[in-house]
Amino acid sequence: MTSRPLACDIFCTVVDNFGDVGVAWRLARQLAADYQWSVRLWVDDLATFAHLAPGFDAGKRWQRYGDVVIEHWGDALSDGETLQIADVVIEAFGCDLPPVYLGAMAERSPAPVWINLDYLSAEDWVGDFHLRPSPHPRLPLTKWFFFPGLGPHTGGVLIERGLASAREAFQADPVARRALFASLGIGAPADGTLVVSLFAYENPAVANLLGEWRDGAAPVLVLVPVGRIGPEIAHFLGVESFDASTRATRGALTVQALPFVDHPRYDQLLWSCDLNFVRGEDSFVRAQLAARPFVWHIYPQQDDAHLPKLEAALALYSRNLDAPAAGALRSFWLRWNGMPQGEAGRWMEYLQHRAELDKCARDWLAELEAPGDVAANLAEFVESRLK
Ligand code: TRH
Repeated sequence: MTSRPLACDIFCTVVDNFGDVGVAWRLARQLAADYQWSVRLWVDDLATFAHLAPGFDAGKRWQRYGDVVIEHWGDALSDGETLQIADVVIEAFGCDLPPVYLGAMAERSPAPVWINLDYLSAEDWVGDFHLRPSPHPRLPLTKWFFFPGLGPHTGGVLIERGLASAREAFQADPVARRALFASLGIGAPADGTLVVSLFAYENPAVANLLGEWRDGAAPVLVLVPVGRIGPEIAHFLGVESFDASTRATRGALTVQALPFVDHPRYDQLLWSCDLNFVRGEDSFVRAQLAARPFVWHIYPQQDDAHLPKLEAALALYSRNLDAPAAGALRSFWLRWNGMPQGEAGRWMEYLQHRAELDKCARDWLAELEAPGDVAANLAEFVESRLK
């Protein structure tokens, strides 16, 4: 191996929302910070990326942001300009590499280690496919499929060094929590308030849930990052629109809109809440790392292809719960994901198992960490290929 830092190019296309670029950005930062790799992140939609990176200038083709170089993946990569090919090339989520870059990879000696970073799944097959090679049909290159996952023999999830101690320190420090809320323009919630963060896609189930909280005995504060679920919340509240300044109280329920914050502050928000509603992939993982109970709104796919993924995650996550608590959790998640549950899966049922579900969230961390984390597993694999 060379003594210079490894150079790594990560390519990412923004399909929709923030998940793909969120994962790519998190991985880029971790490889730079924890492994001192020299990382360049190529993104085709810098305006979306800018939501995750305060102060980032989406108009610039190239810029250094923190430890990472961010480059616009645009025309320049199709007109044959001279390209620096990195030691490690990661395509995020099957985005096809630019042909000119791929051609230059084939001419590089030694060939770069070429990885496809796939979507995370808790399904059993992931362990069988993780780190399988796929030789290119024409070029002397091999692509390796790297699968993040929740179970053994997978690539694990992204966990930055020092994350657990930062979270533990934050969760033990009420002043830090108050400071976060103050920075978000929220006063400290009164003692006994259930504090919930709610990040979700459009979801018809939200009105019922908000109604249960409104009519309940205990105060509930729901913090909602502005976004796709906003119109349904506005409709429930009977207000015209839901923007970052919305705050409304109905019965025992207070709903407060939040601005979109950067990754570190979003983590702190998850660490601060008693229950987190998350979606997609990256926030789903961060909620698990918060050691707090959570509800997953899975990214809906055609032909309900997402349902086996949801069931697989539920089965793994709840396997140490007793049957009534596991059943309440499953019904609650399924109802939230649009599957009729009759009278099951309501808040009152979930609440009865709250202590077990809180414990489950804490205990789950050890299982989540068991396969090792994505960046460590990736760095180890790359080293083994470069020897
Ligand atoms: O945004 P998502 O729904 O992303 C996706 C995409 O839809 C993608 O195409 C799909 O493949 C994938 O899900 C499964 O949800 P996700 O993955 O949680 O990404 C949100 C990102 O936004 C994540 O990195 C956390 C971040 N975030 C913040 O940084 N600040 C915030 O305030 C919030 C609410 C989120």
